[in-house]
Amino acid sequence: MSEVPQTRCGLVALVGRPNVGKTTLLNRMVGEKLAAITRKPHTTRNRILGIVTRGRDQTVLIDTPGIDAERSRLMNRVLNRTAVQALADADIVCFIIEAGRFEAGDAFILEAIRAAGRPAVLVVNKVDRVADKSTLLPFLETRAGEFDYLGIVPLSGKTGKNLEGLIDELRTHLPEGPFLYDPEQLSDRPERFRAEEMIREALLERLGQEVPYAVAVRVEDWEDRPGITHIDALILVERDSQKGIVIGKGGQMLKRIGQAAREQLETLLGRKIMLRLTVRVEEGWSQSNRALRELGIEEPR
Ligand SMILES: Nc1nc2c(ncn2[C@@H]2O[C@H](COP(=O)(O)OP(=O)(O)OP(=O)(O)O)[C@@H](O)[C@H]2O)c(=O)[nH]1
Ligand SMILES: [Mg+2]
Repeated sequence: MSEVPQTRCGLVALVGRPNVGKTTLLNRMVGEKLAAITRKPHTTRNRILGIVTRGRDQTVLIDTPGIDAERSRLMNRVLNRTAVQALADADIVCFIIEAGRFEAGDAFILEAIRAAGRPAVLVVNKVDRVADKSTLLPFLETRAGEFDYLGIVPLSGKTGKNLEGLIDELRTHLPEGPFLYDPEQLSDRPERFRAEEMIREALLERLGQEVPYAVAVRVEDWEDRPGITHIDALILVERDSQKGIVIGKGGQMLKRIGQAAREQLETLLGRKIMLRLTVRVEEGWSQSNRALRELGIEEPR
């Protein structure tokens, strides 16, 4: 008698310093844009699930905010807590660093992994940026000496090089068990969330260094009509001066942000979008626990 083949399913937390490329990897592995990616640190503010189902294996990826040793801002502390919680809940930790760099911030995260006692795969991302590939091997050897990783996978989330290698590596370590999600499902986040992410991405890419921290986006109204979806979204900032920057001279900046976000959304959702953006000042929202909770940045407890 032949045995019934077992399914495997596990939670894999993507953790790392801000800006190392966690969300890029999430989007690439899932094959759809689930969340915002920008050149600026602290882009991700939530725990976002991406589901990769291949045959009898389901890898549930958990994207997390970059862990930052600098904890003076309330929002940083909240983001760190979200990430460390996801790390502790995971079956496997996927620790992401940048090729050729291992900083104090990376060592800080490695200590958190050690403390949580979770098994980890090390991902050495952005190998496309390494001009002299012969420097990579000694770098990988040093990393291998620091922790007993399940595996070490150099890759590029940008070019997609060795992405399949990572998916295969993670699959071999999944625990046996039933699927947690429908095999067709790609994320736990509704379309509304993805709309907010695309608007925030368009904003962050076009703003200077200081404003990003102070910006949040909330979809206020969503109406599917025949042939077109109407979306009203609110952009929250902390000061009048920031409102001025977001709106721009004669409303030009806001118009460009709206256009970029709308184009992305139309591709993503496969339908026509009418997007209306409103900017509102809400002083000190990023320093308020209540506001962070209301915006979904802090998980309700
Ligand atoms: N050259 C290169 N750039 C990459 C690669 N992967 C990601 N990036 C870039 O790195 C920047 C940060 O990428 P994200 O995916 O937003 O990084 P993150 O780790 O999710 O950042 P936070 O959410 O802020 O913690 C973006 O500009 C990406 O385009 C890569 O393999 N090579
Ligand atoms: Mg991210």
